[in-house]
Amino acid sequence: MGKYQEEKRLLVEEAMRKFFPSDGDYPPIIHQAMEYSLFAGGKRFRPVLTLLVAEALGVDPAEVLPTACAIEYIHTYSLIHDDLPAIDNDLLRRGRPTCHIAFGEDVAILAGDGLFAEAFHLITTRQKGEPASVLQVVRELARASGIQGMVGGQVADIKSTGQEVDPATIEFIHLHKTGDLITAAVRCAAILAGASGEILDRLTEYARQLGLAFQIVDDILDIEGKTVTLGKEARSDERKLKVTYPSVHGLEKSRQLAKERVERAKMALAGLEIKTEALLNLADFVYERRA
Ligand code: GRG
Repeated sequence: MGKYQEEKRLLVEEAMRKFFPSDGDYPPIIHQAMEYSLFAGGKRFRPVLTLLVAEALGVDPAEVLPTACAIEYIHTYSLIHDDLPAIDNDLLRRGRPTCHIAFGEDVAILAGDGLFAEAFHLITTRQKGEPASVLQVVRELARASGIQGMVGGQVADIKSTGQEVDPATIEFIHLHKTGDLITAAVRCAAILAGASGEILDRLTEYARQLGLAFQIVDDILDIEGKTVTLGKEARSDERKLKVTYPSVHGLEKSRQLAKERVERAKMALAGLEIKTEALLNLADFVYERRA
């Protein structure tokens, strides 16, 4: 992670500690399970992106922290549910036993549900801004998480497992399963900063390309990465017969497609009169990351 990202990651960690409901609350096990998964590490890529977009638009990143943290809650919920025996049946996440291994499947399902609900509670109680903008943020996140977004992409993923799929199907899966929450992370910051028109459209295109590149690189790392670095089991896509960019296009072409998407993300920002440096660096990070 570069200097801009590390600085923002620390802001996110601190804010999540501040916002997260106390583990002294009853019943303790659900608070412990949510906290276990939320504070297990993780790059905080999505909330960092939210903070960087706010800053690029001249807004103090601290202003968008409730929304940024809520997005990390939604992301963590999706990881907990994705790891469940009924879906991916994974044992390791963020370098620790998955939530259902540590707390049982019943509590893990509810920890995911709890984080999803808590995300909207956090935004609607703490996010300052024009009421219409905050409402639009809630709408963006509901859409990005639901059947037109992450859940839709996830179902297409599950139902494609073990099948031969065409390039359009794998692109659909990646754009929705992973890309939509990343796009929402950018759009929510832009909406709270009052962006509209061309700036909002170009940031949306930046995010769309970035989200797709992020998942292609995730597929490549599953093959090339090591369990200890990834914090999750390497080479698990092949074992689970998952459809991935390398399974559809091969490894070399997938690298090239990820690079192309990163370049398109950067091009989407060309000539915009906002501070783009950190966003361009982040795009390079997506291609170069090793975890
Ligand atoms: C309602 C059952 C149910 C499911 C909700 C589970 C789900 C929908 C969607 C899953 C989406 C998913 C897990 C996509 C994978 C995205 C991805 C690349 C995850 C890894 O993200 P990183 O690398 O992880 O940012 P860290 O740990 O760094 O946060």
